[in-house]
Amino acid sequence: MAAVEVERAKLEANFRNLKLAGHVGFDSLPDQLVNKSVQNGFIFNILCIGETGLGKSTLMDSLFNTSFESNPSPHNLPSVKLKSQTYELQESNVRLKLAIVDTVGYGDQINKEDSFKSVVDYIDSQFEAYLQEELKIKRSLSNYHDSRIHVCLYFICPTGHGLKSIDLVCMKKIDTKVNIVPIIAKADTISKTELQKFKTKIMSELQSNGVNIYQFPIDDESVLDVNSQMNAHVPFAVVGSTDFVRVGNKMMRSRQYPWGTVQVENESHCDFVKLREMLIRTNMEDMREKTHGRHYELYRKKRLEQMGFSDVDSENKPVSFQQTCEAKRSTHLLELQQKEDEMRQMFVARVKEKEAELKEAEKDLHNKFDKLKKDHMEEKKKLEDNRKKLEEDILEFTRRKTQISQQSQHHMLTLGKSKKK
Ligand SMILES: Nc1nc2c(ncn2[C@@H]2O[C@H](COP(=O)(O)OP(=O)(O)OP(=O)(O)O)[C@@H](O)[C@H]2O)c(=O)[nH]1
Ligand SMILES: [Mg+2]
Repeated sequence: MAAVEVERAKLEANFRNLKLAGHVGFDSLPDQLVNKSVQNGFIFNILCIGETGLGKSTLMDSLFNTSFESNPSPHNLPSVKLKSQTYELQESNVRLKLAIVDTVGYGDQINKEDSFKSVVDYIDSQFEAYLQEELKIKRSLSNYHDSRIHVCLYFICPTGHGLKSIDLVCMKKIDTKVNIVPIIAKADTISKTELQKFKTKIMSELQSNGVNIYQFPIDDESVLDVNSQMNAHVPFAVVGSTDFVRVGNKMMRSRQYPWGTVQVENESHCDFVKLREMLIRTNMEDMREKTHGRHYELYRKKRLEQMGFSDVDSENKPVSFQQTCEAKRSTHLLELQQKEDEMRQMFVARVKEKEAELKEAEKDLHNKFDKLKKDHMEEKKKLEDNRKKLEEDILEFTRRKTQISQQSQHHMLTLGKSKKK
């Protein structure tokens, strides 16, 4: 902050102060700005985090004095879902596009460890959508429907005991992403003395766990007093109602009990009016500004760094966007070249491997062929030998047969001669 002021003083030292001789007209600049803003209308996005049935919808109806017509959520959802609904409201000539984002099923799961994840993802994806629009060549930010969350109303259960771990974990996870305004829901269920102790306990638990909640700004003198007073009342203990009871000649939002009536807008009954004043009448613009200038800026910075962009190089010298792009392009090309080389080498190695495999297979085939040939020759030779032997046997047989038949003829002749004698 001090460095910024030094810079501004340096700049101002270079300016010459001149007096105008008459009315020029640029004193209408604030009016021009107001007219333009009124013409464009405003966007405000509220995220309500709180357990099922904690009075989120009733409070929204009470805050904007209307009926948003919501349905009660079931208690048996397997995970937390975020549901966004957008409304167009008008007060005098000011149009407000209001989005109410609800955590459906929050706190209903047996394992609540991951309850914050859907919330974080939702907030981040709205930032991401805005960043993507901003990074487009042809941007249309002027008519872009900004869905970034401007405030998170965190509904605390009126237990009187302090925060639950789900509250601390969730608030810690989102405290750099969104303006958190913690509120004690259904504050009519807790007694006056208990409430004060409960508030102190909540604040000390938030502090000891390092949870940064939204502080109503005290840098603008016009709101310094009211905001610093209100900062001391946080967390606001609120009551909501959709019922009206006649008080005097006015119908007031109230909750009726056998022992009495709680008036939502009665400051001695609850902090509802304080919340409405701070949230809507005094600090709505500051929350919109902080969302863009602080939370979104942080998200943008992280994302651009993830993408490899930086304002300075490794030697802390400033680098332009173009230089970063060129450097990224050349490293990308280098990486591509390396990948291509690696692939080529891999391909050559694979081809060599396959060639060796094929050669081995060819050699095997040759060996097999030679063996088969040899076996075949041996078999052929054996057969030839057998054939020769057989032929010899046949010859021998014929020879013996002839010999025997000759011998028997001779014997017959000899027998005939001796008979004639
Ligand atoms: N005692 C008390 N009851 C309230 C208060 N606000 C709402 N309720 C009651 O709580 C019940 C649930 O209120 P909803 O406004 O529907 O709560 P919710 O958080 O929107 O509920 P889901 O959207 O279903 O998670 C209703 O019966 C309301 O009348 C309150 O300030 N005090
Ligand atoms: Mg609801």
